[in-house]
Amino acid sequence: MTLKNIIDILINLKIEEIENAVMSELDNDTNVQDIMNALTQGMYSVGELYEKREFYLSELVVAAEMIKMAMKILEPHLNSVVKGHGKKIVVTTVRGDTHDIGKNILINMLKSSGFDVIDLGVDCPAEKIVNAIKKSGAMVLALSSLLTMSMEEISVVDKALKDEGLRDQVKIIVGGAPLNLKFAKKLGADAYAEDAVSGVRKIMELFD
Ligand code: B12
Repeated sequence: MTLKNIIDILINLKIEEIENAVMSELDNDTNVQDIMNALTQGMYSVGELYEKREFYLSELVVAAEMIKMAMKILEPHLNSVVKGHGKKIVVTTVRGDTHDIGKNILINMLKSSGFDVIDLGVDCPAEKIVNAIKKSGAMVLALSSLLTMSMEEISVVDKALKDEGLRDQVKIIVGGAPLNLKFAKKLGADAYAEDAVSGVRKIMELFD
């Protein structure tokens, strides 16, 4: 079984094969990060097929389910990659948006880099984010937004943190297909990353 198989299984929506494929990669001592990269690659291809109208929403849902099944198997293997340093980070998809594949990939990479991740899920209102920052004392907030329609929610979160006097103690990093650095800054974020790998690197810089 090679990582290309994982990508093929995903693109061909062979849902009954994905768990065994991931497990056999783990049995072969394949790096967990490499398996996640293959899943990301596969999902990007699925996204392209959707944009070319070769896939429909129902197929996206199947692919998303396959990623979840794979992540569930990988999850227990993540924390062993780097010893936890306990730096806390709140991660969520903004209100109005239920896309979570990219967010979950980022979370898994953060966990495997030793971060203590507080995952608020999807479609998360600003108030819930403010409460989580207050309660956890997290110094970094990572927001995912895949919809043009939900991007403005980043500035709502920025304002909510300012209103509570918390904005100076927390850095905001954002990511998701419709964003770029210029737009992210305009919406009040401190940083932007185009993928999870550079996201983890930038988050480390934000903590420094
Ligand atoms: C899969 C998918 C779905 C799945 C989501 C399943 C799930 N559990 O997430 C389903 C089918 C449910 C779905 C629903 C919808 N979707 Co959709 N979806 C996609 C699709 C094809 C792929 C997204 C994805 O998972 N990519 C793979 C992951 C790995 O990539 P990623 O999310 O970009 O994340 C990476 C980076 O962006 C980054 N990243 C992401 N977040 C963050 C956060 C931080 C802090 C950092 C540092 C980095 C980071 O790191 C990730 C890994 O490297 C995209 C098209 C595309 N090409 O992106 C459309 C897309 C995002 N969807 C779209 C739309 C319109 C919808 C719907 C409105 C469709 C509908 N008519 O109902 C609904 C919206 C529901 C809602 N309210 O949220 C549009 C958005 C257009 C826009 N600009 O607003 C897109 C672009 C498709 C299109 N071209 O029309 N969708």
